[in-house]
Order: sequence, then structure tokens, then C-alpha cells
Amino acid sequence: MTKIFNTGLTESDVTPKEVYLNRRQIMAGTGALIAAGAIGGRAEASLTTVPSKYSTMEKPNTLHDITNYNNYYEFGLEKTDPAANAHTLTTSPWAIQIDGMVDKPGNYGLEDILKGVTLEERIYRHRCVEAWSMVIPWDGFPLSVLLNRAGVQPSAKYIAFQTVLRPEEMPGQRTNVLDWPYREGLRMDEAMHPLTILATGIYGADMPKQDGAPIRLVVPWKYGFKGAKSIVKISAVAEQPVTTWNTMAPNEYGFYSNVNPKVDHPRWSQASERRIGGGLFAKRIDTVMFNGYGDLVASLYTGMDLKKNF
Ligand SMILES: Nc1nc2c(c(=O)[nH]1)N[C@H]1C(S)=C(S)[C@@H](COP(=O)(O)O)O[C@H]1N2
Ligand SMILES: [Mo]
Repeated sequence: MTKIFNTGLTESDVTPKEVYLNRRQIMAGTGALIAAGAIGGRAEASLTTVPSKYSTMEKPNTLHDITNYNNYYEFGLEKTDPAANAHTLTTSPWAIQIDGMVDKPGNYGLEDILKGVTLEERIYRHRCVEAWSMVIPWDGFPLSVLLNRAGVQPSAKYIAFQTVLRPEEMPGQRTNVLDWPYREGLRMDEAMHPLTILATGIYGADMPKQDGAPIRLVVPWKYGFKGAKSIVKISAVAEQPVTTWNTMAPNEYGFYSNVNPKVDHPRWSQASERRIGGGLFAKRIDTVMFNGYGDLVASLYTGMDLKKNF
């Protein structure tokens, strides 16, 4: 298999020198700011090409591609609709309700949540796959950081996510194309996995609204639709939660939705993908099991029939 992780390399091996040096300067000059966890601070824009040890080394898509080819049904069904319509969503102030089987339930302001997330935990670059794919330099932190702070209790077996319900700001929610609000879920080991992140930005700037501002889920070994956008509620629960796509079309979208070229969607093959930005005549590329992250996640599914649990 091709090596897509930079584990073992230092930042200077994989980072353009200018950015690398810039980062040193920033760390020296604004150490206190970063230690305080000021994610989204303007000073950090030049950190964007610093990957985490879990980042893919593939070339990222352009910001234009990332922000003009989206699925966000709250803002329309066409890939260009979110770019045109998502500006109506108010994303500040923002709070996330953390509830269910946790020691410290509450309604937490996003600013407070972001405090104390370390620089090391923050920078990611992952590939997202569906029938198409992109490489996106997310700025985010592991979901586990937040769950551990909230104190997930042993009786909780799954994590459920909910997007904001605000039909006055989200025209799609004034229609019944989906059962609102948008819901997703992960099994606890998937939720706690270091590859599973809450993303708050792209290319070092705040998350564009069409990509799920101010905070969205990214699970890089699963199909794109698991990445719930504009999250306002995270719940630790005992039973497998209801998810939007599984409710809409249970035979098409399973709870797990792992990237798996051997299990086709009933209406299309999942064996290959089209890389966005490759141009009109670009060849489709073979989709890799678990989107190439098998070394890190295959063990989560040992003994499971992934044709049944698709
Ligand atoms: N709230 C919400 N989240 C959502 C969706 C949506 O319609 N509403 N679409 C999902 C689907 S189907 C995909 S493919 C991804 C697309 O993410 P992107 O636009 O950042 O590529 O978001 C997922 N998250
Ligand atoms: Mo999707």
C-alpha cells in the first residue's frame, strides 16, 4: 500500500522551509496565545501547511474547490448551492450542548471548548471520499479531547451529533427533503479514535459556512456524509443513534458507512472516485479500503461483516 502518513518525518521534512521557519517565529512570539488555545487567531494563518502525524501527504485541493463543491442540504441540493446560500447562517456566538451519559453535561460556548486544545493536537489534513474526493487541510482537534473533558461514562456506547435547527436561517429546513435536524452517530471507539476530529477551519482561516461553520465532524475513513456540519449537540448514549441518511434510505446508507470499494451503493459503484480539481478528462482513481487509513482503523472492525454492517 502507498504510504500516506508522515509518521517518522519531522515537520521540516514535509513543510516548505518558509512556513516551517514562520511557525518557529510564531511559536516564539505568541507562545502564550497558543498555549491559551486561541484557535482561529489570525496569527496562525501561516501554520496551514503543517500537518499532524495523521495527515495525508497528498496535495490539498484549492480553497475554491473546497468551497464550491459541497453537500449541505440545509442550503439546497446542488453542489454549488451551499456557496450561494450559506451566508444566512449566524455562526457567532455558538454553543454546543453536551449531554447524555457524561460527568459534566452543559451548554458550552465554542470559545471555551477551544481553550486548552494544544497546538500539537490541532493541525490535520485528510482526504474525504464519496463518489468524488478532495484533500482538505482542516484545522481541528480530536473529538476525544472534548469527550474526555466532558467525562464520558462507561455505560455510554455511542456518540450522537446534531446540526443546528434554524429554519429561519436555513432555507432547506423550510422544506422536507430531510428529517431535520441533520443527525449523525459514531460507535464509541470510532468517536475516540485520534483520526476523528472536530474541524473549525480550513487553510488556517475560520471554517467557511458552506463547509459547516463554525464546527463540524470529520471522520476520514468514512464516506463524506458522516461529517455532520454546524454541530450544536453532542450526546453520549447507550444505544446506536438514529442518523439522517440511515432513516431516509436504510438500504442505501448504513450506520457505519466505512469507505469500502468492495461494497457498492445500490445505485452506484464505490470502487473508484473522481478527484475534484483534476479537470474534465482526469481519470477516476481506485478507492482504497478505509480511504487508505486501514493501518489505523481496520482493527476497530475485526470480526464484523462489513457487507452487512455497511
Ligand atoms: N448538516 C449537514 N451536514 C452534512 C450534510 C448536510 O446536508 N447537512 N451533508 C453531508 C454530506 S452528504 C457530505 S458528502 C458532506 C460534504 O461535506 P463538504 O461539503 O465539506 O465536502 O457533508 C455532510 N454533512
Ligand atoms: Mo454525501
